[in-house]
Amino acid sequence: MDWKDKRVAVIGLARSGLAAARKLKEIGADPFLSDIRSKEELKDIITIISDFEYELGEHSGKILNNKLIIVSPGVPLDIPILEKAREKEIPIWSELEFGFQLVKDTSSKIIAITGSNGKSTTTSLIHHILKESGKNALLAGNIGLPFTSFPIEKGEYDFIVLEVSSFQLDAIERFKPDIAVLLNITPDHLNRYHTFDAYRSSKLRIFENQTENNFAILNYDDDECKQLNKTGLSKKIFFSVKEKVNEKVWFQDDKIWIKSVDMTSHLFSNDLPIRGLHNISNAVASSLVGVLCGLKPDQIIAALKSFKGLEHRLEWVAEIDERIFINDSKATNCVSVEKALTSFDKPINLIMGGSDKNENFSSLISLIKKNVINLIVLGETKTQIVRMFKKFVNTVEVSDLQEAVQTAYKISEPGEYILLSPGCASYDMYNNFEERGKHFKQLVNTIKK
Ligand code: UMA
Ligand code: ADP
Repeated sequence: MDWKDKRVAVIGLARSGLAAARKLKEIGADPFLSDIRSKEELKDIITIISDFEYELGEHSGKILNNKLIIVSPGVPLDIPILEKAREKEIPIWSELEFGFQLVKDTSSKIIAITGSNGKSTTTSLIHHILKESGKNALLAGNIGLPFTSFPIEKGEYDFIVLEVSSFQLDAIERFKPDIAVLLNITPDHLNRYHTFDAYRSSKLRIFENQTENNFAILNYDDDECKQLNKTGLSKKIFFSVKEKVNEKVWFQDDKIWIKSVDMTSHLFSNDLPIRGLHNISNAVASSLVGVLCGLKPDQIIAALKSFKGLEHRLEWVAEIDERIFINDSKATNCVSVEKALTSFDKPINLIMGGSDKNENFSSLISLIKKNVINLIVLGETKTQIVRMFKKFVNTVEVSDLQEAVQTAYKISEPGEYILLSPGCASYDMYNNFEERGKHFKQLVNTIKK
């Protein structure tokens, strides 16, 4: 595509939009920026955008004077200005599609990872495996590092490992990963999609442009993924932690087995530093990608052993008076809470609640009955959660995280876990899950002192 002087509107001026705007300028295009937030709300970025033509506090008809629109993932695709753009047949791309268009003619291979849960862990692990094996690999995407904020058009990366969200996939056109990984599809973001079918269709778009030369890596243990052996044109490889479904990587006798043409090696699950069967599943998927990238089993195993895991995902915080505090602030849906509740062998004091994503919490009833001793509830979803679980477990309502941590500490017994695994987004009280997790750790450290 010829970008010289091309008029491109960028909607949404947070991480993705600002990265796209800068990149457009770098490659000689003529960007116009628009954000619905007011000048006052966006005062921190005014100097950054002062070199650009922009409008704040509205999405006006000026957007329609452009040849292309790049939208940020958080911008709903049904807002009036985008409806009008569709009527005028102006292409609407996500920042992901824009990045792809810059990379597609280079020799960099794209590995894209999506799923309802486990994306960030798996994306980081694949990146770690490639880096530890000496490859020039980039980590980017929904993980918080906008794709277009890197010099991707120069072709200097061997591999670009991208965390991809459904919001980004909603506005792709030709996005075609060399390797696409789908970890699972379980209910999430139902406030944006309204139906599970719409959400699933969005996730499956990761495969839609793949050809016979590309790979689709699919989780055989996930009911939705299991059925996808006919989706798209790419070569499908399933993975599982329950049975051997491919000849390259499998989990058996408590070991991850990795086989290449001339070598088979294994790793005991206890030597994998990240906890829980779901993380073994993430490691199996990542190892499979490693094999497809031509790495040797021993290289992959060495990297699995040295992977530290990510902050806010089942993160050990402290042991105080024989109680272990765990930060799982990134658990923003029920399935991730389920995984947390099966990852510990002692009673759990669970801190749950936050902003509403239209989830029904009933799938957690049996695990809460079995593994949770006290349920401490806060946030916008408080009433709903209390109503759902109070028959089954001692339930305490609190008004904020500070009270939640103090209450959990007071009512827990030595030998138990205190787990923040909210099952909800954080936006009712925090800017994001990172802020919530950091606040939790700070509150725990206050008790420690
Ligand atoms: N805005 C408008 N018009 C609207 C709506 C919003 O102008 O109608 C503006 C807002 O005022 C704001 C901007 O759009 O200035 C926000 O855009 P954004 O929400 O897309 O924020 P970014 O910082 O660009 O972050 C996005 C992803 N955010 C979302 O998908 C909601 C980040 O994923 C991602 O890390 C980042 O791009 C870089 O790629 C976050 C996320 O929560 C972590 N993702 C969801 C998830 O993982 O569950 C999908
Ligand atoms: P994502 O980027 O998809 O949100 P993360 O790796 O950040 O995924 O993990 C989010 C939450 O989901 C954490 O609570 C984590 O413990 C849990 N989790 C991680 N991997 C999986 C998986 N494969 N299946 C279900 N839950 C998972």
